[in-house]
Amino acid sequence: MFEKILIANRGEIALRINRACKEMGIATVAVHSTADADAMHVRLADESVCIGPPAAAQSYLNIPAIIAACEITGAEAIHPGYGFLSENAKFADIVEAHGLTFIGPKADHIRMMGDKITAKQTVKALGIPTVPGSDGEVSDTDAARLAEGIGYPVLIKATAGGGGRGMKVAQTANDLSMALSTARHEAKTAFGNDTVYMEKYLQKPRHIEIQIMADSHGNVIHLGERDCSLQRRHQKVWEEAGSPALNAAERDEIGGICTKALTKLGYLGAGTIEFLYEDGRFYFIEMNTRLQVEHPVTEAITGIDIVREQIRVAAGAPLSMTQKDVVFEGHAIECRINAENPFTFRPSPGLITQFHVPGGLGVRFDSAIYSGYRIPPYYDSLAGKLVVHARNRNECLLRLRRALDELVVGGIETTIPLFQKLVREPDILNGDYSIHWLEKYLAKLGH
Ligand code: MV4
Repeated sequence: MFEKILIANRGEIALRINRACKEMGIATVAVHSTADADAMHVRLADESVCIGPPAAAQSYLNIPAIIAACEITGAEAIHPGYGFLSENAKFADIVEAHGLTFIGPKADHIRMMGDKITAKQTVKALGIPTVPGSDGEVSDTDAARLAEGIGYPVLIKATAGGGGRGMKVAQTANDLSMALSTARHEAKTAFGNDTVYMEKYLQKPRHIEIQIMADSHGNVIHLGERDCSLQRRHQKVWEEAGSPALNAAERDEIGGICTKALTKLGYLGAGTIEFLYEDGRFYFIEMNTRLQVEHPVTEAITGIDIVREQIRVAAGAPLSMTQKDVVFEGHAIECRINAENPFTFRPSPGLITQFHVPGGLGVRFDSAIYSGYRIPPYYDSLAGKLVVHARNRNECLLRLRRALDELVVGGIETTIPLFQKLVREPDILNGDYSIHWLEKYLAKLGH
């Protein structure tokens, strides 16, 4: 096992990774920007190295500085967390070229899933259901004929995209050329690549994703699903496990399809296969080759420490459990407590003047903030994740209400008041929502 790991991240996820390392007897190195000198992730690690100025491009994305920090401290492996360098295949290659271990999948698999056309063709060949559409790239000349074959409405997506950028719907043949040129232009501007593909547009799906873990001995398991349909502008707001829409047979079936596919692929580490789910069917959209923000809801219902398993398999150890050992117990919900206006989502960095964390059975709060801490304006606005677990969904919702009532984050605006309202909405209580529910709800409130 590793003796020392460098954590190439900040905020709550750096604390989360530090905790797994400490429980495994592994020493930790934090890296930080000058803006994060007094951040909690720096205080809790055994050692720390300043890697640059506040802008992420010069610090948390500064590959030479991070490699140098490993060399100075003698860290043998790097955990990238999520965001920043976590899905950067070139970074994974550089880490390995320096004789260090990247705690994540193989660089080739990161690269493959980063290109959405390649990802879709790959997983389709491995037996994962995909959205009907073009088989690969779409040219302007065959777009209209393709769309007639698929049936309107169709969706144009950028192969370099993901997270909703460079995506345009064509409701009818009249919209097609405009959707194509707008999608291409957005993709070229955002990613420097105007390659697009076409899919049938699903009108009212849910977003359901499957958590996978794989080791280097050919063992692949799934840890069930998370329902992440409640999003705003492609930012997840509330995630739950299991999905209110799935039964155990559906979970076993899609989980089995995913584990079989990733076994054939020779995948390593944690991965998430994202689906749209409509009328009882799953349609692959993307695969994420990283630890995800919402992993704690899966940990709650399985009792499995996903970060510990990531570290074990990166070191060449087998997974601690087989599929038979994975038992789903109860229900879990995560609320993302962001430093933002709860209804406009305008960022609200600044000084935390009051802070009280809820407790009790089934309550977890992952956060790096503290009373007297000043949230810097340079990074994302996630201030904490409230994760509640109970024996069933109804009890989980009641416990969530109770925990939200205990939680105090003063001095800045947060999304807490939004969640106070959501836990009282009939559609939410009934689990009756699609990927469009939250945006429609906010529009009705006048935001
Ligand atoms: C879709 C879709 C409908 N039909 N694909 C958005 C982000 C990217 N990961 C895929 N996305 C979508 N792909 C087809 N064929 C609707 C979305 C989508 C969406 C998906 C998941 C969660 C929230 C969403 C919000 C708007 C659109």
